[in-house]
Amino acid sequence: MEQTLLIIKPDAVNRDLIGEILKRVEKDGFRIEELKMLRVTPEEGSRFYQVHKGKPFYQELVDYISSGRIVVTHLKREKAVEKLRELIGATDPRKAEKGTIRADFGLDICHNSVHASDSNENAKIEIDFFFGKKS
Ligand code: 3AN
Repeated sequence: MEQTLLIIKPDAVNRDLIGEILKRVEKDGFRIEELKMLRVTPEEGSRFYQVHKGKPFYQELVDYISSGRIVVTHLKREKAVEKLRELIGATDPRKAEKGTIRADFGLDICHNSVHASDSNENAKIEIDFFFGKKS
């Protein structure tokens, strides 16, 4: 079974969308393996998003992810990475397919409600980042 990481970002937490988003995730066949609510420091946020360092939106992204509470979930499912990317939709909510989480709830390309790992390799790194290394 594959694994992936979903983050419910501050804009969605602040609009009371945690339950709605997790319902869609569970209905799509994902098993929630681990879950927690937390707030990352700007330093932790910059480490999490270090792959984007140098991009024009990097500072905005770090400021945003550390601006409020987030919900981090470790998920399992067949083809988890691919299936979760489908369920959340394109990065820009205006371009995301109808019925996806970002199309329905995202506000703009930065405040796009959720993050999902984009590869198996990054899923492992991101799960380790939030939940600690598993042997
Ligand atoms: P995704 O989250 O769909 O994998 P990435 O990896 O290209 O998208 O970008 C990471 C995050 O950076 C996005 N979730 C989004 O919040 C933010 N982002 C991407 N492009 C922009 C942009 N042009 N302006 C502001 N924020 C952006």
